[in-house]
Amino acid sequence: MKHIKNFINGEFVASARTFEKRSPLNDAVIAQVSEAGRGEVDAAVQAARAALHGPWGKLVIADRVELLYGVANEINRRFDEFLEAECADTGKPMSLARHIDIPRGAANFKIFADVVKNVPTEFFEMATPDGLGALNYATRSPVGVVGIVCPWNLPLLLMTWKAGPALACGNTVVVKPSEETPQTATLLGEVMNAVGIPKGVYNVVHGFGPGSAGEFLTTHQGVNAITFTGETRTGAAIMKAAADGARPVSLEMGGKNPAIVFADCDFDAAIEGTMRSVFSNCGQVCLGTERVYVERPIFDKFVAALKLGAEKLKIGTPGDVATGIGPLISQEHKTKVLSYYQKARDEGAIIVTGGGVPNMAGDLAHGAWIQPTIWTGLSDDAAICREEIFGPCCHISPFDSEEEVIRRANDTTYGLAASIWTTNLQRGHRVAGKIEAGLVWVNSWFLRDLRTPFGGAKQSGIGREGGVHSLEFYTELKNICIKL
Ligand code: NAD
Ligand code: 6OD
Repeated sequence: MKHIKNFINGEFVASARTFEKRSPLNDAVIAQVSEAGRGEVDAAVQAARAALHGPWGKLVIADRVELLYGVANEINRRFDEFLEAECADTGKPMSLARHIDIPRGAANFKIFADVVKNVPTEFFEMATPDGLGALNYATRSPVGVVGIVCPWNLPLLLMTWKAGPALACGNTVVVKPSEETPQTATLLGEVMNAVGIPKGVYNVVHGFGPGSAGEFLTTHQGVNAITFTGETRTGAAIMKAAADGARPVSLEMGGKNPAIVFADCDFDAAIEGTMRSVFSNCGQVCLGTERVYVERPIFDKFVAALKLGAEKLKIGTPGDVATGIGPLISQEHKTKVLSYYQKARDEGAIIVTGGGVPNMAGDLAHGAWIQPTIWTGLSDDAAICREEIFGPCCHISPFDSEEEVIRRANDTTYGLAASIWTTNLQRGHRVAGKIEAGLVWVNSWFLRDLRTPFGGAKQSGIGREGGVHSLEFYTELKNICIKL
């Protein structure tokens, strides 16, 4: 049985209390995890603060960049260990984590090191009445100790998406991984030590939200800024905690993302992209599609093709190369997703495919397995069309005009992402411009250039990260004015 500890000031630290980490595959306990109390969280924050004034704070950018390249390289060198740990915690297919989670976990360090190295600040020359003038230039300094609170769906990817830029900017961090996925953040502690990141720069505290490490970290006044990914209501609670001390937040939260499929789309590409956006990671991707609008002339053909694709997905374990879809993260989440499957039935949805739990053999019968599910036939005010489910499911409905579909796509409190499928690029630009979301893909999904702004509109987020936008959050800009 593994024992997963906190990582504080370069040491693995056990706590008096532990909690169980269970496998999504069969509900077996796979690890005991140390739950950080106030004391451990305080020690982590103190270590992070001290590290700001130690060797880390004295590094020139070029040396910091080299160290972060080292982190990326070491993750890649230990790729299989990260892969195994991530798949053990989440149950996701190795084929997926091998192409997305682990490579992006490494890339997040390298790319933000490059951003910090290459992005200039501004300079303004100004005239003054005495004719001598003045020069203004801006500098960036770290904001200090950054608290990073993470979800369980893409654990390493989403944690390093924050830790990478935070460290590249010269901050120190205290990470609170999800209680469901403690392993890869902890393994990263070994990487930090191996490549010579100074003690206290990267810290990990384990536990839950309220009354546990999440709350202790976000209410700690030694934390200068908080970056969070997770549910909208958790983000709101964290924003309240951050108000005490007037600390900045960056919040990446929930979504109820639409896909809009026009009759002139490249049909096969639209099906392939929608298969990924609905079912990848068992539907547990914040950018995933849960509402599909298909132009009426191709509606029946589209529903039939997506049904065929869903039914071909092999439900299986991470190491099986044939696996197309793994389990949900936990029994608790399965109960939540199944409650929406029930709501769909209660509201009279047509169940095109799925709608229940698959039969799994042996001990897998105890796992968080669920059938990929497609519904049609409900109106836009049904619960499954309005509330984030975060499972492998979507509702498909027909539309008749561009104006209608834009209005329906925007009729949500969320605004994270959307996909538009059309071969008419004029229409692609026009509709993309009118969608109320932070990210819109035309003829693709989850195609990411890390220099671009990433974040949600409406209740899907506050702030943007990515490229220079990450620098805006993780640095304090200072204007220096020199009178000549
Ligand atoms: P969650 O909000 O339940 O938990 C996220 C983290 O917050 C966990 O580490 C949890 O322990 C912690 N937490 C919970 N309550 C807290 C509190 N009061 N104070 C401090 N910390 C607290 O989210 P989840 O279930 O782990 O993840 C799924 C959700 O995340 C979905 O809603 C999904 O859309 C969203 N998500 C959004 C993005 C994005 O980029 N916008 C990315 C991934 C996931
Ligand atoms: O690609 C990213 O940088 C990112 N933050 C993805 C988020 C996925 C949500 O589940």
